[in-house]
Amino acid sequence: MDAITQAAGQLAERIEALGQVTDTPGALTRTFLSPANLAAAAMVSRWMEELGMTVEHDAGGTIRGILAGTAGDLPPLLLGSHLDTVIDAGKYDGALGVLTALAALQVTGPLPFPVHVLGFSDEEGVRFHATYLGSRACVGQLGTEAMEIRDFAGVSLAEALGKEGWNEGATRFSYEDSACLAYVELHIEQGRVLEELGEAVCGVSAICGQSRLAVGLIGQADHAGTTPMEIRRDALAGAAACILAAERCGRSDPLLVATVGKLDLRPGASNAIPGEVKFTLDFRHPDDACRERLLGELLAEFEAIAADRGLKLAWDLVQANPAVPCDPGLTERLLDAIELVTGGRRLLPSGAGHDAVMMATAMPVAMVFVRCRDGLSHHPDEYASPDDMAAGLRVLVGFLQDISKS
Ligand code: HGY
Ligand code: MN
Ligand code: MN
Repeated sequence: MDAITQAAGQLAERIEALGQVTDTPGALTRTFLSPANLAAAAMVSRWMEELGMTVEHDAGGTIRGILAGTAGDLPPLLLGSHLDTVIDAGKYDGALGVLTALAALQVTGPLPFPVHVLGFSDEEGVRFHATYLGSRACVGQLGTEAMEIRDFAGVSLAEALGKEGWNEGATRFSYEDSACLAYVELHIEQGRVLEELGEAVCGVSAICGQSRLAVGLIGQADHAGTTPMEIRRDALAGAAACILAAERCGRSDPLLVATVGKLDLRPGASNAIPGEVKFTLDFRHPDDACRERLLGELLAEFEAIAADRGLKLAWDLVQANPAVPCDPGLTERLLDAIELVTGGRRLLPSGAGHDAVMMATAMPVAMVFVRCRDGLSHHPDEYASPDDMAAGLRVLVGFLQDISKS
């Protein structure tokens, strides 16, 4: 059995093993700094050590394995992805990128340049709704305002990190001022284009920009049985009007997506009119100016809905990230490797966000997508076939061997 086939078999086994590490038995959930998040980091650390890597833990929960280079002091190449998941997740989103990087190094062995494989602690932003916390920490982007972000239980990021030892003396990965070759991330496509095209792997042209907001509506809680409809200030009915406005806005531009993924209300009794609602808004478009213009229009509509219903509206822009182009030169080298494996040179934009967005603030980035069944992701039925995972591995191995020559 050749080295790649063997490594591909082990990769499939490790995806299954890591997919069992969860905070919620019966479903896959690993959120920022949760016990399962830390256990997943420990499991991957052991696999990194088996490869002869030096393993380090960042105080923000991210791990990295370093495989020393063979040719003196060349700048490192970074590979990896995230180890956290959404709620009731699939087992490939994030994990496939980290584990394929390890599998590729198992095949290539040490390269002329050092390779850092990163397993980021939080890319999804489930706990704080602010995304990329792991990679942001690694490029010095967790400023004081980020530290004040609070999760739905009211715990600040500073408190959560402090509990994990995030302090002046702690190990902190900091790539913002270090000259790295690049950051290259392999990830499932999380879309259905590759499946429709019948292709297993492709390159990525750019990653969509996104805005993440926390929206609040305050009305008046009251008795469901004795309060006439015309005098109510029902915060949930107002939120429903806003959510349908967001859907209409999303449908107004073929490249726009608008999603309300989380909603909480108070008091939450079946016989009490909701007096307070909080919901999230995830708003994305490949063109930053369009995204900002359309978001402004939607927020103006929220204001009008609130005014019409006698509700108080408040919203907070939790995070906004611009669209990020992938490095053309690196992407060409990846396409060369893809062509050798699949015969194609397909490039797709990414509607999903990735840690490459934050790493791009410090170095050139490039991405590889692997086909996933029905394009399904952020769902327990997310699936990439062993053959497609092996194709992604062959591309990464070919790419590493190619750039090792120059
Ligand atoms: O939300 C996203 O785009 C990514 O899966 N975190
Ligand atoms: Mn992901
Ligand atoms: Mn995801």
